Amino acid sequence: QKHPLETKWTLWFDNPNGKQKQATWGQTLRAVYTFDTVEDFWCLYNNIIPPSRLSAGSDLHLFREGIEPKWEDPRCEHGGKWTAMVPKGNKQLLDTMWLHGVLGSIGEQFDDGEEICGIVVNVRPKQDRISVWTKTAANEALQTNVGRQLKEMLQIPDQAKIGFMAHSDAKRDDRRAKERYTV
Ligand code: M7G
Repeated sequence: QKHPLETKWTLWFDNPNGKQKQATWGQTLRAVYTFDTVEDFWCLYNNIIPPSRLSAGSDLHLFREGIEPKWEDPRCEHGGKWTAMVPKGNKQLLDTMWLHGVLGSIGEQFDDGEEICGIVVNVRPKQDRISVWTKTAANEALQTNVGRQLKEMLQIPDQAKIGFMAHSDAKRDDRRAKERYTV
Protein backbone atom coordinates (compact mmCIF):
# COMPACT_ATOMS: atom_id res chain seq x y z
CA GLN A 1 0.00 0.00 0.00
CA LYS A 2 1.51 3.31 -1.14
CA HIS A 3 0.99 6.53 0.80
CA PRO A 4 -1.38 8.84 -1.09
CA LEU A 5 -0.81 12.57 -1.45
CA GLU A 6 -3.67 15.04 -1.09
CA THR A 7 -3.64 15.76 -4.85
CA LYS A 8 -1.77 14.65 -7.95
CA TRP A 9 1.32 16.65 -8.94
CA THR A 10 2.99 17.08 -12.32
CA LEU A 11 6.66 17.83 -12.88
CA TRP A 12 7.39 20.13 -15.83
CA PHE A 13 10.75 20.88 -17.40
CA ASP A 14 11.87 23.71 -19.64
CA ASN A 15 14.95 23.28 -21.76
CA PRO A 16 17.21 26.30 -22.21
CA ASN A 17 18.58 25.22 -25.58
CA GLY A 18 15.24 25.64 -27.23
CA LYS A 19 14.58 28.85 -25.36
CA GLN A 20 16.70 31.22 -27.42
CA LYS A 21 15.01 30.14 -30.63
CA GLN A 22 11.40 30.30 -29.55
CA ALA A 23 9.24 33.22 -30.56
CA THR A 24 6.81 32.87 -27.65
CA TRP A 25 7.53 31.90 -24.09
CA GLY A 26 6.54 28.37 -23.06
CA GLN A 27 7.00 26.56 -26.35
CA THR A 28 9.65 24.25 -24.92
CA LEU A 29 7.86 23.67 -21.61
CA ARG A 30 7.08 19.96 -21.18
CA ALA A 31 5.11 17.93 -18.62
CA VAL A 32 7.42 15.12 -17.56
CA TYR A 33 5.66 12.96 -14.98
CA THR A 34 2.55 12.91 -12.79
CA PHE A 35 2.40 11.18 -9.41
CA ASP A 36 0.10 10.99 -6.41
CA THR A 37 1.94 8.92 -3.81
CA VAL A 38 4.96 9.53 -1.59
CA GLU A 39 6.68 6.47 -3.04
CA ASP A 40 6.22 7.60 -6.64
CA PHE A 41 7.56 11.03 -5.72
CA TRP A 42 10.79 9.53 -4.33
CA CYS A 43 11.12 7.30 -7.36
CA LEU A 44 10.94 10.39 -9.57
CA TYR A 45 13.22 12.40 -7.30
CA ASN A 46 15.87 9.67 -7.36
CA ASN A 47 15.82 9.51 -11.12
CA ILE A 48 15.99 13.14 -12.17
CA ILE A 49 18.94 15.50 -12.35
CA PRO A 50 18.94 17.82 -9.30
CA PRO A 51 18.77 21.61 -9.91
CA SER A 52 22.48 21.92 -9.01
CA ARG A 53 23.41 19.90 -12.10
CA LEU A 54 20.94 21.41 -14.56
CA SER A 55 22.39 23.81 -17.10
CA ALA A 56 21.83 27.54 -16.60
CA GLY A 57 18.51 28.64 -18.06
CA SER A 58 16.65 25.48 -17.00
CA ASP A 59 13.37 25.53 -15.09
CA LEU A 60 11.66 22.79 -13.09
CA HIS A 61 8.01 23.31 -12.17
CA LEU A 62 6.09 21.05 -9.81
CA PHE A 63 2.40 21.92 -10.07
CA ARG A 64 -0.88 20.39 -9.02
CA GLU A 65 -2.17 18.27 -11.87
CA GLY A 66 -4.33 20.25 -14.25
CA ILE A 67 -2.69 23.61 -13.52
CA GLU A 68 -0.23 24.72 -16.19
CA PRO A 69 2.79 26.63 -14.82
CA LYS A 70 1.93 29.74 -16.82
CA TRP A 71 0.45 33.13 -15.98
CA GLU A 72 -2.22 32.36 -18.56
CA ASP A 73 -3.63 29.32 -16.75
CA PRO A 74 -7.08 30.28 -15.35
CA ARG A 75 -5.99 29.14 -11.85
CA CYS A 76 -2.81 31.25 -11.99
CA GLU A 77 -4.02 34.29 -13.85
CA HIS A 78 -5.13 36.28 -10.77
CA GLY A 79 -2.27 34.95 -8.70
CA GLY A 80 1.39 35.61 -8.22
CA LYS A 81 4.55 34.18 -6.77
CA TRP A 82 6.76 34.40 -3.73
CA THR A 83 10.40 34.24 -4.78
CA ALA A 84 13.35 33.23 -2.65
CA MET A 85 16.79 34.01 -4.04
CA VAL A 86 19.24 31.20 -3.37
CA PRO A 87 22.55 32.49 -1.96
CA LYS A 88 24.88 32.90 -4.94
CA GLY A 89 26.87 29.92 -6.09
CA ASN A 90 25.63 27.71 -3.27
CA LYS A 91 24.48 24.73 -5.34
CA GLN A 92 24.19 22.42 -2.35
CA LEU A 93 21.83 24.87 -0.68
CA LEU A 94 19.91 25.15 -3.96
CA ASP A 95 19.15 21.40 -3.87
CA THR A 96 18.28 21.49 -0.17
CA MET A 97 15.95 24.47 -0.52
CA TRP A 98 14.28 22.90 -3.56
CA LEU A 99 13.72 19.60 -1.74
CA HIS A 100 12.32 21.36 1.34
CA GLY A 101 10.00 23.47 -0.82
CA VAL A 102 8.84 20.45 -2.78
CA LEU A 103 8.23 18.31 0.32
CA GLY A 104 6.40 21.18 2.02
CA SER A 105 4.19 21.63 -1.04
CA ILE A 106 3.27 18.01 -1.77
CA GLY A 107 3.11 17.31 1.98
CA GLU A 108 0.54 20.14 2.27
CA GLN A 109 2.48 22.10 4.87
CA PHE A 110 0.93 25.42 3.84
CA ASP A 111 -2.13 26.47 5.91
CA ASP A 112 -4.21 27.01 2.80
CA GLY A 113 -3.22 24.31 0.33
CA GLU A 114 -6.04 25.27 -2.01
CA GLU A 115 -4.14 28.53 -2.61
CA ILE A 116 -0.94 26.80 -3.75
CA CYS A 117 -0.58 26.14 -7.50
CA GLY A 118 2.96 24.86 -7.46
CA ILE A 119 6.65 25.51 -6.98
CA VAL A 120 9.35 26.47 -9.48
CA VAL A 121 13.13 26.47 -9.55
CA ASN A 122 14.88 28.75 -12.05
CA VAL A 123 18.52 27.83 -12.61
CA ARG A 124 20.26 31.01 -13.73
CA PRO A 125 23.89 32.04 -14.32
CA LYS A 126 23.68 35.00 -11.92
CA GLN A 127 21.48 33.63 -9.17
CA ASP A 128 19.14 30.68 -8.77
CA ARG A 129 15.60 31.24 -7.53
CA ILE A 130 12.78 29.23 -6.00
CA SER A 131 9.19 30.48 -6.28
CA VAL A 132 5.84 29.34 -4.96
CA TRP A 133 2.88 30.23 -7.16
CA THR A 134 -0.45 31.13 -5.55
CA LYS A 135 -3.96 31.93 -6.80
CA THR A 136 -5.24 35.18 -5.31
CA ALA A 137 -2.71 38.01 -5.42
CA ALA A 138 -5.25 40.53 -4.11
CA ASN A 139 -5.57 38.79 -0.73
CA GLU A 140 -2.68 40.35 1.18
CA ALA A 141 -3.29 38.59 4.50
CA LEU A 142 -3.39 35.21 2.83
CA GLN A 143 -0.31 35.88 0.69
CA THR A 144 1.66 37.21 3.63
CA ASN A 145 0.92 34.03 5.52
CA VAL A 146 2.12 31.89 2.59
CA GLY A 147 5.29 33.99 2.37
CA ARG A 148 6.06 33.58 6.07
CA GLN A 149 5.53 29.84 5.87
CA LEU A 150 7.74 29.58 2.80
CA LYS A 151 10.55 31.39 4.62
CA GLU A 152 10.29 28.91 7.46
CA MET A 153 10.15 25.93 5.11
CA LEU A 154 13.26 27.05 3.22
CA GLN A 155 14.99 28.12 6.44
CA ILE A 156 15.52 31.65 5.22
CA PRO A 157 16.87 33.87 8.00
CA ASP A 158 14.43 36.40 9.47
CA GLN A 159 16.39 39.42 8.32
CA ALA A 160 16.48 38.24 4.70
CA LYS A 161 13.41 39.38 2.77
CA ILE A 162 11.39 37.60 0.11
CA GLY A 163 8.98 39.36 -2.24
CA PHE A 164 5.63 38.64 -3.88
CA MET A 165 5.00 39.57 -7.49
CA ALA A 166 1.50 39.47 -9.01
CA HIS A 167 1.51 37.83 -12.46
CA SER A 168 -0.70 40.64 -13.78
CA ASP A 169 1.99 43.17 -12.76
CA ALA A 170 4.74 41.06 -14.36
CA LYS A 171 2.70 40.75 -17.53
CA ARG A 172 2.05 44.50 -17.73
CA ASP A 173 5.39 45.91 -16.61
CA ASP A 174 7.76 43.04 -17.45
CA ARG A 175 11.18 43.71 -15.86
CA ARG A 176 9.99 46.96 -14.31
CA ALA A 177 7.28 45.23 -12.30
CA LYS A 178 7.42 45.89 -8.57
CA GLU A 179 6.83 43.49 -5.71
CA ARG A 180 3.44 43.83 -4.01
CA TYR A 181 4.34 42.35 -0.65
CA THR A 182 7.49 41.44 1.24
CA VAL A 183 8.01 39.37 4.38
P1 M7G B 1 11.76 34.00 -16.06
O1 M7G B 1 12.16 32.72 -16.69
O2 M7G B 1 10.89 33.93 -14.87
O3 M7G B 1 13.05 34.89 -15.68
O4 M7G B 1 11.00 34.89 -17.11
P2 M7G B 1 14.52 34.99 -16.31
O5 M7G B 1 14.65 36.39 -16.80
O6 M7G B 1 15.45 34.71 -15.17
O7 M7G B 1 14.65 33.96 -17.40
C1 M7G B 1 11.60 35.42 -18.25
C2 M7G B 1 10.54 35.96 -19.18
O8 M7G B 1 9.77 34.90 -19.69
C3 M7G B 1 9.52 36.92 -18.58
O9 M7G B 1 9.96 38.22 -18.49
C4 M7G B 1 8.38 36.76 -19.52
O10 M7G B 1 8.58 37.54 -20.67
C5 M7G B 1 8.44 35.30 -19.88
N1 M7G B 1 7.55 34.50 -19.03
C6 M7G B 1 7.85 33.88 -17.86
N2 M7G B 1 6.75 33.23 -17.40
C7 M7G B 1 6.71 32.46 -16.18
C8 M7G B 1 5.74 33.44 -18.28
C9 M7G B 1 4.39 33.01 -18.32
O11 M7G B 1 3.89 32.30 -17.46
N3 M7G B 1 3.67 33.42 -19.40
C10 M7G B 1 4.22 34.21 -20.37
N4 M7G B 1 3.45 34.58 -21.39
N5 M7G B 1 5.49 34.62 -20.34
C11 M7G B 1 6.26 34.25 -19.31
